[in-house]
Amino acid sequence: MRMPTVGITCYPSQGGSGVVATELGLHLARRGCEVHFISSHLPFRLQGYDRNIMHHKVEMPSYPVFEHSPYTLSLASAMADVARRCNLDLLHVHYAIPHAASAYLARQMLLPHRVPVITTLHGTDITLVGKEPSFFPITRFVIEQSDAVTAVSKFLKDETVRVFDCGRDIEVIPNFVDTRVFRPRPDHELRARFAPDGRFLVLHASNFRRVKNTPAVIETFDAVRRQAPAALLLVGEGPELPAVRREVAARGLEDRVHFLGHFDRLEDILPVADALLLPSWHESFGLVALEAMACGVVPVATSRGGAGEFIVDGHNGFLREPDDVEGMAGALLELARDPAQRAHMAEVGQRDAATDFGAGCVVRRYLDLYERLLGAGRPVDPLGG
Ligand code: GMT
Repeated sequence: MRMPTVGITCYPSQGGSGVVATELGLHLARRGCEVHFISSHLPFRLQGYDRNIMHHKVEMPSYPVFEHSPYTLSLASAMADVARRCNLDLLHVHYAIPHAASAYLARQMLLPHRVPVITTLHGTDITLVGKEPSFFPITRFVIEQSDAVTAVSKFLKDETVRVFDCGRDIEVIPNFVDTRVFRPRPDHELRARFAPDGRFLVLHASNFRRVKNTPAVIETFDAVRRQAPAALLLVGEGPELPAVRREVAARGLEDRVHFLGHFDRLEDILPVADALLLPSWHESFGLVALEAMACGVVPVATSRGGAGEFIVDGHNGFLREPDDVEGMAGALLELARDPAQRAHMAEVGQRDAATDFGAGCVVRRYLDLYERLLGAGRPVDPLGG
């Protein structure tokens, strides 16, 4: 019984879709699949050598005639080339634009040999970028043309059907967390560095884009620290970071807000926090909130989008409207003032994350999908689960 040889394409930089694609590849490789990452750079969570994982860098030659190097075409060529040389059974692309278009081209180039294309929709590829008039028709086309389409939440599936008026099957396969990696790790020394007097520790981690609603992070934290001793950890980098720095200075919060920048191993810092704040204008899923739950960190997250598919308000976290600064501050203060309640919610969250969104069962669902696409007669996981 042969496990499938899978080509995975994603954005290799920081961002949830790259994280999910990389973690999926790592788990598939652990289960015996040969996994070929085809991307512009090595995905950031892919470290160390794994005999079942290979990376193929997409070469993008510059030429004076090109105003912009045509990444989509270079990627399509690389996909077709890797598929031929390495006998890929399927191409699994993460984030529709332009990866699903490149995969469509590669599939056509490979005919008459048929290599199925799976497109996993992550969020802004549908909710923001895909709606742009210049991308809308091609996004719709490649969604229709993919052999299978998955969405990381029911919210995103419904949005895709609504926005693109699309009648095809879209399977919801939620994001997942590796609970062996994301787990509570008491580190009193590290905690004491940021919260020397036992202050309440709030963490925000993102790519600091507008959709993350970072002004609300600072405003909410400011409201909290006026009523309880608190500190804020900011993890990540992005275009909104300079504005965040200015706002922190303007409010005189420099001694309470720690800018940690971007680093690959979020699991090293996440567990040190008491609560995660994610007030995005929307999140199709909000992976970092799930990772926080797995670490025993209580999320206070946006109610717009798919976070409500794993956060149950008042049970394992809090859901608030992104412009409800008072409501988010209230939720954080409730946690700051009642450590017993916080500990209980953290415990429930940890259990919910592991039970329903653990890597084991979610990766199994991708394997089931591969199996269906490659032919019912060919089971693809000898470990069976
Ligand atoms: O738009 C982003 O924030 C980046 C994007 C990405 O490339 O990872 O994130 C989306 O995909 C993640 C993984 O599936 C989801 O957890 C995020 O909720 C989603 N972002 C948005 O919907 C804003």
